[in-house]
Amino acid sequence: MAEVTVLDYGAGNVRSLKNALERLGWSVREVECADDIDAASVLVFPGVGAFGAAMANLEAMGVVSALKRYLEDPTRPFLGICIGMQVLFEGSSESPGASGLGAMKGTVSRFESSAAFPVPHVGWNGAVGPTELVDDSRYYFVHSFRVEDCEWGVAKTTYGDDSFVSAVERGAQCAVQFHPEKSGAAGLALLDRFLRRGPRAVARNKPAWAPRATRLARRVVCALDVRENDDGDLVVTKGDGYDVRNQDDRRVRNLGKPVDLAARYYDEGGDEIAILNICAFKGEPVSDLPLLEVLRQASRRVFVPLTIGGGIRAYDDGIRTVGALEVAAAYFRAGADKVSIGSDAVYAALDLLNNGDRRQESSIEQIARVYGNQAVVVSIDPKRVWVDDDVDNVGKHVVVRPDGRRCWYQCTVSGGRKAVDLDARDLAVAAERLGAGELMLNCIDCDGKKNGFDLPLLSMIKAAVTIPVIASSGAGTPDHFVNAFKHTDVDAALAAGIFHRREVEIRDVKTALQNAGLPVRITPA
Ligand code: 1PR
Repeated sequence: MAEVTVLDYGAGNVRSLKNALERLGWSVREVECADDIDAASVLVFPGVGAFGAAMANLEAMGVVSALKRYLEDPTRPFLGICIGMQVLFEGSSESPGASGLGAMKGTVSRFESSAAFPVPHVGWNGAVGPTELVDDSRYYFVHSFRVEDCEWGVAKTTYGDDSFVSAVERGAQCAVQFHPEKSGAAGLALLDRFLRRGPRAVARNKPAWAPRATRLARRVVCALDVRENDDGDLVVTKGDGYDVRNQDDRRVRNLGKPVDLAARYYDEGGDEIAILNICAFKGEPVSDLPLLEVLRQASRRVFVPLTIGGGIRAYDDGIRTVGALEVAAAYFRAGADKVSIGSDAVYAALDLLNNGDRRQESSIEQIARVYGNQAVVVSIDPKRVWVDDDVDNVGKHVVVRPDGRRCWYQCTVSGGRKAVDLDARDLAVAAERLGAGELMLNCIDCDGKKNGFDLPLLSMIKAAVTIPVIASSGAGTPDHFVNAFKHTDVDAALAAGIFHRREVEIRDVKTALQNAGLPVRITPA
């Protein structure tokens, strides 16, 4: 079996890439030392994380010189992915003072964010250029920094008014800003094309080409609420207002096995899968976290982004305190692309709002510092508090609903079991300030009701932040998704119950979005 050498510098999502390469029939050898790079016949550099942290890890591994040597020969096959493309440049505004590999001139710089085009650039977009590296498929991007143009540039992508380099190529060496290992069948096909073409010389002339505008697709996310059922099995359950027990026998609803459902949603065209441990572990050693094995198995069958949530915080396992970063690292190594923080984000926001000179970094900041903002989602579990006059809501963000009633949205922790005196809008703003790259915005009042998303809540939060927002709770029909995207500008919309019970197919949702003129990722049936 042909071998690919993968450079794991410690914060890459190597497991996802290894699973993709093995799915394509290649064996994978991980770089242990510089000699492994010198000896490599094909080298892939996967990427998640911050520029400076990536370069510091490469230095610590003692592989920077070997990597530069490898890149000096353009006939040697190399594929850089995301940060693995950015470090090819001289530097990045993400990490002032940190030097890149300098294989290309130029520096990486941050997108300008706006409500209409939040940063990070997250989701499925096209890449246009004269290279067989890309075709007219959509690929999964998740990054806050980009390169406007460069000497190896061969494909570009449009995001708002911005057009940036999404693929570079010189001979057998190439790099892509998106994640082919998380871009479904299109991404696997790209990896296969790259691996099959082997060594090649630099093309004599660079064909002229006119970049064509691309549009970021709206994402349809599938959520799996996971917990132990009454028989001790880990199952996918589903709340009705966060109550996951049947009305009659009060047993935990069982809607299937987590890995099988995740694989089904991938096959059916889900753009992302979120797996939430809704009864976060009670003090297991970090190696026994309940969802680690679920992730390891799911990441072998699912080649779109996997978010894991529930219990991402520091805890005491009975012997020592396990830090939030250690918990997140275990999940990333097991195949997660993003972690979702719920309760701990509420406490971090209260700390930020009430104690200006905070004593210690929150879990959000710790994880974003190492894995990048795009790897951290904050999950918000608000519930409506109805107000009759101005007395009740001093300092709260009151929303007037279509029926004229007024409410503010109160944050909760521990799966909605405990209300906290914190307004959901204040949590959202604090989460962005602390470094979260995306919000998953639930609504306890709408959860499982199938009456549609809480549009006033979505509009309020979307207007308050410049990071992407995922609408969640209440989806009942494909038109509910159309309404959420058309009336609130959210970047993604999530459903659980209607997909688990096969009341609505993912394909039906995407067809409705397409008929409404919204860009979506369509996968072959
Ligand atoms: O607080 O960091 O341990 O994270 C806990 C995570 O688990 C949070 O993301 C929280 O939202 C989630 N969670 C906790 N308890 C429940 C519960 O249901 N009892 N799930 C729960 C909340 C949100 C979605 C849900 C949507 C769509 N579920 O996953 O599926 O509401 O449902 P629908 O389409 O059927 O309406 P921490």
